[in-house]
Amino acid sequence: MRVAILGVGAIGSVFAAAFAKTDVDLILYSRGSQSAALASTGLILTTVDGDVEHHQPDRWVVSDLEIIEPLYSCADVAFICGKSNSTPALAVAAEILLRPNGIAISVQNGMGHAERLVARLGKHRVLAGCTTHAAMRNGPGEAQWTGRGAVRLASLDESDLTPDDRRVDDLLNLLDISGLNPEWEFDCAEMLWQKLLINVAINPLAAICGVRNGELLARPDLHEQALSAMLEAFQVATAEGVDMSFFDCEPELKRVLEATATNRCSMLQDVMAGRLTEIDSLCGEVVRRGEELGIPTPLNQQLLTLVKGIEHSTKTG
Ligand code: KPL
Repeated sequence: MRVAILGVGAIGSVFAAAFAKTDVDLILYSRGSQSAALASTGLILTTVDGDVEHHQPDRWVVSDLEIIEPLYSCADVAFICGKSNSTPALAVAAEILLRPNGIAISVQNGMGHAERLVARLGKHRVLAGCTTHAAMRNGPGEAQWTGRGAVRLASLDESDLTPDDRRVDDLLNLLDISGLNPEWEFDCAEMLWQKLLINVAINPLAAICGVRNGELLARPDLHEQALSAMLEAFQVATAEGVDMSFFDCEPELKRVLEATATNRCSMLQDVMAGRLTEIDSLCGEVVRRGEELGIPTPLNQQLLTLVKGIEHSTKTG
């Protein structure tokens, strides 16, 4: 099997290192100093158990933004791991890299990524996904896996891409032997909303306050705000008709905060690096959907405004 990882940031590095230990061929699609490091010195990953793994650059082929022709139509699977705002560009790259029956899976934060992939590849070649593994990038070619979670996958509505299909079965097998803990879900909307709820609770507050995830558990004032943002989003999900009856916000939030306590969430990492954040696909999505349904979401609106303010001040100095 040949697997492409599109967007090799923190989570993409965890996937790359996990797959590097199997017998699959790997293509890493990345840019700038990260791409240069992966191609020249490889990847150093500190695992959740504190082991330091060095994956040599000859373990994969690195493609910079311009994909060379020998890589066209050669991948069986493409994992889209980049930031929310890179999905349109990564969907184009996936279309170039994948074989005609190759499958693309977004494990990004936020909503709407699978639909963007479908627009290019068709429903029969796309799975929805998300991940609760936590990771941080320490610099080009260096990352830390800070919290063990799962990779959750689901079929899109009315798609026949299920574990009965050999390609999906192989993929689940690969995630399993790589130690990435795959979980097959039967309700795509419920799965994506559950992850969105976790992200709107943790990411904006941790980014604004500059704290690691564990602080949102240790500090009652922050914990209360995190839970309130999550409950607001829960109302919107329920109003959309998503069955959230099996999702208990408070214990779920606690579980993820404990599992990722030492992590700086992705939004805090973005703010610290002066990058645009994923706030539009997180709180922005909750606010937009809430407005459509007449559900007020004042806390998500406030978090959206504050993170936008931080992005703006980083840009303007
Ligand atoms: O998804 C994450 C992120 O940082 O974006 C969590 C699970 C909250 C880990 O920090």
